[in-house]
Amino acid sequence: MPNSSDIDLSILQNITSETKRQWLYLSKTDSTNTEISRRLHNHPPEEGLVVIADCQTSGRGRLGRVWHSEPKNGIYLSTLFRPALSPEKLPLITLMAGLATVFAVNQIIPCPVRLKWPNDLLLNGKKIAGVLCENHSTQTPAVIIGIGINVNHSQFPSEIKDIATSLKLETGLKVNRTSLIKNLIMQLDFQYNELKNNKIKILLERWCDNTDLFGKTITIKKGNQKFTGKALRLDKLGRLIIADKLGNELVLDSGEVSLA
Ligand code: BT5
Repeated sequence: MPNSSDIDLSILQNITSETKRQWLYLSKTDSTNTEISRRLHNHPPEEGLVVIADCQTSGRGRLGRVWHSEPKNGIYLSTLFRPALSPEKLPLITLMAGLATVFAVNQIIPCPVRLKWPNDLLLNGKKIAGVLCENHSTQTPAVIIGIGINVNHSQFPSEIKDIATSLKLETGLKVNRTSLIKNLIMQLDFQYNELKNNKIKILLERWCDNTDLFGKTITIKKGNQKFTGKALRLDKLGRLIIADKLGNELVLDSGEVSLA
């Protein structure tokens, strides 16, 4: 491990947990999600593989979007889960991972990070982290959870500088990435266990307690379609329910939310 990184694998390997984990630290990769998907094709890894990179050259968001991955200042982490969940419940994994990330970050900084459905974390209204879940199931289920967190960035490229922020920019504190990754892994363990134990209702209640979305008028872009309405609640599969101006309820399973 290069000395210049504050990611200390020896601390992470000592996290006590029921999950048997394999750790892979890379100083550079294209994308930690892609790194795991390659392994799924070659030597399928067990649940619990965690890949962390100090730098991503092709960090990805949803729908092929770019995830700006500044070397050494962010957390770029992917992990493999093999959940025994029916396909319609798989979107709950994104919500579970976002919730785990909120709790992990909020243990470290003084001002609360909030969730934006389905996969964003916001701090003071700007994006601080994102979750990318990719389902690679063939015979055995395999979901790659990728989490990107802006930690010690001092600036962002012009195309995202108005919408993105970092923990350091918002709090003035330099955060140790090993401590934050440790929190994140422990939270992922805990929330994933809740999901496996079918505590979906509690998980969704916790998610709803950590968002500012409900009661607001929002617009959701989904492909070429746009829906505007008041955000009401999540249903039991984690889909967002909004009411349009006539009071009709619409159920959305994905999309890009913005305040109307
Ligand atoms: C996401 O996508 O928010 C999911 C991001 C997941 C990144 C992690 S890093 C580890 C793992 N390996 C990967 O390759 N990916 C995962 P989405 O909701 O589609 O948001 C993407 C949009 O967020 C972009 O189009 C930009 O507008 C904005 N964006 C890009 N980089 C950002 C950053 N660092 N911080 C805040 N916003 C960003």
